[in-house]
Amino acid sequence: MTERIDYDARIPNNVGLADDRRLQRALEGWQPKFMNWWGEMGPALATNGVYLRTAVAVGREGWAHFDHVDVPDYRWGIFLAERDPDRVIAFGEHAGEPVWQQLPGEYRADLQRLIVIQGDTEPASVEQQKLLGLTAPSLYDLRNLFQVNVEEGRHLWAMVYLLHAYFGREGRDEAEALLQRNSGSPDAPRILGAFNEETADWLAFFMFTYFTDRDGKYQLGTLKESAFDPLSRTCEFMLKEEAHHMFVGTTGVDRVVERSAQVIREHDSPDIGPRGAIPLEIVQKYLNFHYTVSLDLFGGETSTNAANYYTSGLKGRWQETRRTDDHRLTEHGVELERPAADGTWATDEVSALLALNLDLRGEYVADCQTGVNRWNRILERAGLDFRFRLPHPGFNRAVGVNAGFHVTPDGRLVDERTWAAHRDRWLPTEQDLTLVRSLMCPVYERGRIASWLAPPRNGINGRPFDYEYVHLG
Ligand code: BYC
Repeated sequence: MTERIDYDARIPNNVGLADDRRLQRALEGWQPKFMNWWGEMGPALATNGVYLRTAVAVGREGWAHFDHVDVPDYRWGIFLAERDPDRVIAFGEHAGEPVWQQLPGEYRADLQRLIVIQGDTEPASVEQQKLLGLTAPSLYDLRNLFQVNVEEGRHLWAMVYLLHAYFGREGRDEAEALLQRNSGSPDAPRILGAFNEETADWLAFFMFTYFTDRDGKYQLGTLKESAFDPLSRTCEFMLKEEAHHMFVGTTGVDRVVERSAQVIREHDSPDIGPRGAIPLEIVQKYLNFHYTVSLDLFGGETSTNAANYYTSGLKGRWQETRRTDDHRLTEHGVELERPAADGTWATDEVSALLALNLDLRGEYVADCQTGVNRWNRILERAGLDFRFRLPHPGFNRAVGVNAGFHVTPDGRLVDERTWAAHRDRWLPTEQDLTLVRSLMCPVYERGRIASWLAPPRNGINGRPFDYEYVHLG
């Protein structure tokens, strides 16, 4: 049976908040601070109603409802996937034992750290995307931006619920700190690097929702395996919402590529900036940037943190239950390629347990490749020779074995001077950013779209593209 969400409560939830006065008071204390943060750091464009999806149930069927909503009135709330009473721990030293409904004292600090890092990314992305509404290429895209933003806001709620419900005073302090750190702030930045980068234009937004939200998918996928059942159930429900964010990225880049290819063909020239479209080389440079900062989000290739999380049952592998090994990994080894001091690549054999971040990154990279293949098929159908490529995982890295080395997109180790001489061919330059930004003129008329983007194949929830997804003014 599908568990309903109590929408009559001040904080919609399916965690029985009405019966837990202490928790309810704590969350009601945090709510106005969240609303202040949203007002200050959330979307800059004022609207009079956005056609949004709101979660109304957590079961497999019919979980969402669509309607025009005033964004601040969005039903922020706490929704956990349904509990499986038979669920057992799938990995690590507690494998086979029932999952935990209460926080085990010995893992308190580690779980708090994981929840805080996850929670920190959610408001960060809203902050990064604050100004994008001012330059939306269509009402359809504007609506998608707001949908992503409100759901990231709700994902923050999801983590704050866990902090308030299970981590006492310290959890409440951490929940406040999630609203005090800000993306790009020199004094109190967000925890992970990619969340302090600007998302200054819509190509960056599509790349972010393709590459960085996809890290979210994989990290949430590993936390969904957690032995701490409230965390697992929270992440399982977040993953449902996350799928739309990646859809926005995938189809967003599709539509950029489709439009660029069309303009290249029309004018028989790759120099399409002056014709109001984005040159494919610039799309590739954006891809290089967003992919590599997202690779940094996986942490070091070898990590004792990750090994300890796994052994303790806190964070599993992607699709842990579908793996056919012993789910303990104490005997297994994997190969790790790393730059050697003499300018060549060396291969080390490392313990599979230590290399769990690398394992997850491998799943992620394979998934990213499917997007590249898809965008290349668009080019192929258009009869163009240009092809996109994922750069080598050592390229442009600040975290892990490649940090401090200079690796070209095709995987050659080079000296600093060579790297600097070619950098502008591989990563967006000021000139590239200026060109893209010059194309970002808002288009708010129903059914119209900016020059640099193809319209979507389908609208939202069966509505046509020219539907009034957002009421402005
Ligand atoms: N930036 O042992 P290591 C999402 C630190 S995205 C800065 O290799 P570990 C979303 C690390 O903290 C998903 N610092 O790392 C997407 C550690 O510090 P301490 C977010 C970094 O712990 C779009 C030290 O370096 N969720 O949901 O194995 C929109 C040694 O690190 C970075 C999660 O990440 C970095 N990139 O792995 C909205 C899940 N990388 O302890 C939302 C929770 C590493 O020595 N987090 N460091 O002080 C984790 O599972 C892990 O903490 C990490 C790092 C994967 C992040």
